Amino acid sequence: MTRITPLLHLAAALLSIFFTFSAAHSNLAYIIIDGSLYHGFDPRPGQINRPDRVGWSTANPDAGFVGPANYSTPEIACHLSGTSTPAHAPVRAGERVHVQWNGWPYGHPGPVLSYIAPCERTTDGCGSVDKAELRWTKIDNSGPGFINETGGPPGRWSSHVMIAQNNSWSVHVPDGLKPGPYVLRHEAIALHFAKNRGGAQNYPLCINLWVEEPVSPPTGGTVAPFSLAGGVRAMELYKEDDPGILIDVFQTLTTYVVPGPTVAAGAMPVAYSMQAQSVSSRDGVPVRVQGTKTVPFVAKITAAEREFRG
Ligand SMILES: *[C@@H]1O[C@H](CO)[C@@H](O)[C@H](O)[C@H]1NC(C)=O
Ligand SMILES: *[C@@H]1O[C@H](CO)[C@@H](O)[C@H](O)[C@H]1NC(C)=O
Ligand SMILES: *[C@@H]1O[C@H](CO)[C@@H](O)[C@H](O)[C@H]1NC(C)=O
Ligand SMILES: [Cu+2]
Repeated sequence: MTRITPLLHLAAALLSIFFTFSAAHSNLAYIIIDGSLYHGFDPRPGQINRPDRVGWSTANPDAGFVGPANYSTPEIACHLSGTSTPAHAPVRAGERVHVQWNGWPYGHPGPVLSYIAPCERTTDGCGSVDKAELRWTKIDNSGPGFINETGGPPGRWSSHVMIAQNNSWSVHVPDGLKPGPYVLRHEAIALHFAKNRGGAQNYPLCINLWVEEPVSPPTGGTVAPFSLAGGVRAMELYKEDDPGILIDVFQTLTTYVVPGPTVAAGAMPVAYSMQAQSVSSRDGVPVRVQGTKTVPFVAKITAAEREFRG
């Protein structure tokens, strides 16, 4: 017994390190649109991922990050080995997509960003897009409201706003966005090691959307078309020495330059004060895209999945 005890202590210490690190990571649990829940992809071993998930799959067993070493590679688009899915979540221009993360650690402060890219040259919507060719337009910068708040450094970041809403974030799908298939790229950047070159941690989540016309046109006129003209490829989003990427967040900051392009005109991100949790009332029915039409995605759910979901 006495000989085992130190080993048990060691095991406990190792386990606690393991859990500290695994808690330090996250992925996409699901999204909610107007009360309907659509499944994400969980990269951790042993997780059952439903075939009708709208989140891209990744080869990322620790649900970890993409670093600046990959800013010039397509890996930064939709996470490591990001692979699209045939399933798209239907949404109307002007609606909100509520993105539910699988947790977020308080000690990973940073901005939360969202981008959209149209899938134009495919017949299955975003199902077979080339992620390196997608052109991303920024629609949410998470706002610079954190500077000069009490409690810092590191102060109150978008990631803390996200944690306060059960690790979730609401994204406004731009009014005037042309109907069609899009990839939503939602991303948190953790800056706790960002003082060191290459130390920032990007967590991009890619989600396929099928954007439809609003139910009714707004009262009193038409909505201006939302322009995607400034879209850039993923490899052009960030540089390892951007001021918002290579930064010591544990010193008092008077300014912070959110990395990446500027938010497109007319995007209307959801303000901090309007961020809120969302609860689903039903499972959503994703769609497959066939040219300009869609068909409901009827997933075969195995007994194991049913068991797993309770
Ligand atoms: C960069 O991408 C490669 C290929 O997926 C991966 O093995 C590596 O861990 C990534 N490194 C970082 C820092 O993102
Ligand atoms: C909070 O998020 C988790 C997923 O991380 C989810 O399982 C849970 O249902 C959420 N709670 C509420 C009240 O939405
Ligand atoms: C924060 O405080 C500094 C110094 O007082 C000031 O220059 C800066 O404009 C403030 N930033 C914001 C966002 O209020
Ligand atoms: Cu982490």
